[in-house]
Amino acid sequence: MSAQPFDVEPTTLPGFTPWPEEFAARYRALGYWSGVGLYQRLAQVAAQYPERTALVCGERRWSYAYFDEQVRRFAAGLARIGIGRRDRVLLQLPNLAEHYVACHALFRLGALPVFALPAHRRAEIGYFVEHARIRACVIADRDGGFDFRDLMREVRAAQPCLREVIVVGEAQEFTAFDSLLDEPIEQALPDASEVAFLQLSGGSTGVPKLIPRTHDDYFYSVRASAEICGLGPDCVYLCALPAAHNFPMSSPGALGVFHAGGCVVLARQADPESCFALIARERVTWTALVPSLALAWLESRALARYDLSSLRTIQIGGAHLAGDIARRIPATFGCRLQQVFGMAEGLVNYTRDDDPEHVVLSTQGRPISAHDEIRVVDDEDNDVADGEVGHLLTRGPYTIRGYYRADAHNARAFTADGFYRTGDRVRRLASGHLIVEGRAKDQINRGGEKIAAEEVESHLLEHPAVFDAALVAMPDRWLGEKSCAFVVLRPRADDAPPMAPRDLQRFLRERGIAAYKVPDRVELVDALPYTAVGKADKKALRARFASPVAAISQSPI
Ligand code: OOB
Repeated sequence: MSAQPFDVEPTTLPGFTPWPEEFAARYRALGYWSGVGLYQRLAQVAAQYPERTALVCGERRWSYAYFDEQVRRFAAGLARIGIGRRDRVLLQLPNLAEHYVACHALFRLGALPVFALPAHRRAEIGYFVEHARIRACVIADRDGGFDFRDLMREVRAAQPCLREVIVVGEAQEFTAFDSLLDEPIEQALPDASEVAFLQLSGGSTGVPKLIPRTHDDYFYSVRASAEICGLGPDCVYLCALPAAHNFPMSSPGALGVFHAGGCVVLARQADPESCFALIARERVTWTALVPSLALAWLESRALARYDLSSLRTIQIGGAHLAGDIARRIPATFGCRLQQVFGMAEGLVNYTRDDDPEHVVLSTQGRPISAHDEIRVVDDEDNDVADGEVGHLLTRGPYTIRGYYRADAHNARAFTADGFYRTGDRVRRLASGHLIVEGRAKDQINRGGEKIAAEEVESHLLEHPAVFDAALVAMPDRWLGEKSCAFVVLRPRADDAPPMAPRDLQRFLRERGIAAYKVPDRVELVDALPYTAVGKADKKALRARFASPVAAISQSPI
């Protein structure tokens, strides 16, 4: 029997897999894990550069002193309504300054933001609320024609653990964000070894996975990224991707810019015209894009109308970057290209400013840290030689050792000695640079947005007329990949109405999944091909797109 009384707090968040002590001690001894928390760093920078501009959001222009004050006010308000250490709070905000206020206030309190994307709907949000026992959500009233308060009403009706809904804008029956901007109070900061937040995984299984990142590990990756990218107080960063995504948050992203004392300019929309106007107005020096967005910018007719000469670097990551697009970026924008290959689970690779041009154009960079351990292995986990394609495994000072509350999945997603199986297929060059050749995980990368095939298939199988379903990637000029569901219907009774592909798409939308997960195309087929081990043969299904004449009987929907 345990000698400890019941109410002793566990030393770490239940459901979090810590690094083994020998690794933690090593990362501390190296100075990687500095003991500085994510809010603490903002406070330091605010003390150093109180007058500098930290954030530009629409017509709002906040100094570091003002930003920090907003954070301390909101933290006081959250504490007043009972949010405290280790409580989970879901953030689902568009690119608004309040996103950074809310997450830093939670970092200050030791409460954990859970970063949802604006595209998520009832199915995803309901699952996160239930799985992470979320106590409060911070949302915008409306965005892009969608009312997030309606979504919260539905979620709250099903999830009694969700007690507070905090709304930026018109709160209606909920709590207004501004009403929580109390007088700042003294608050004890959490220990930097604690979990700071839960980030979402792209996933490849039936339900999304949550990624626990600690203050120590995340701040190390932010600091080291800012250094690799040479960020200083003069940098002006345009956040065009969703602010909650790991790439614009920490690679080096907004947190890297705040660490360096620079300025983050928030773009509400990522379209070329809005972003070009902001780049010209704010003299933006840095931005991060996914390849599909870079292509849209390159092809935009607005290009000639704006002065983009302040741009120093465009980072591209999140999905495969075709060689011709890579070449057009420096040529068109007159700035540097940096390739970024990262994952919310940890490992981030960058091409460096002093890499030869062909390396920048044709590789996805090399790891941040000398202590990022990289293995490239065959199907039996044997290491392959440099230059050969294999599965990428990694562990290191900022790569997680397990997903949050996912023991069964963790046993498959990590090796016994703690390497994360990324699901990516790569080649490593002798220089340490990695080239992403493809992936083994059952995922569609739709313009950088990750879709777990099994998640969508299980929704499809909930339809009474569906007998079998397989979701695969199909090539797309703009997004790189789109999704196609091959569906086998059950035999239909004579009097039943015929089922059309669009009925299934509507069915998925009504189940409340994010729009980007709804298959772009649905193909009704008599049977799916199967492999010898009894799984749907997705390779064979994907091959149907290889030749334009071979496969598609039906025009796109
Ligand atoms: C980033 O993070 P996630 O968690 O949305 O997605 C990670 C996955 C990787 O495992 C890989 O499959 C793919 O996205 N990916 C790339 C890539 N960068 C990411 N595939 C090919 N080329 C690349 N450059 O996407 C992310 C996180 C931090 C920084 C940058 C991207």
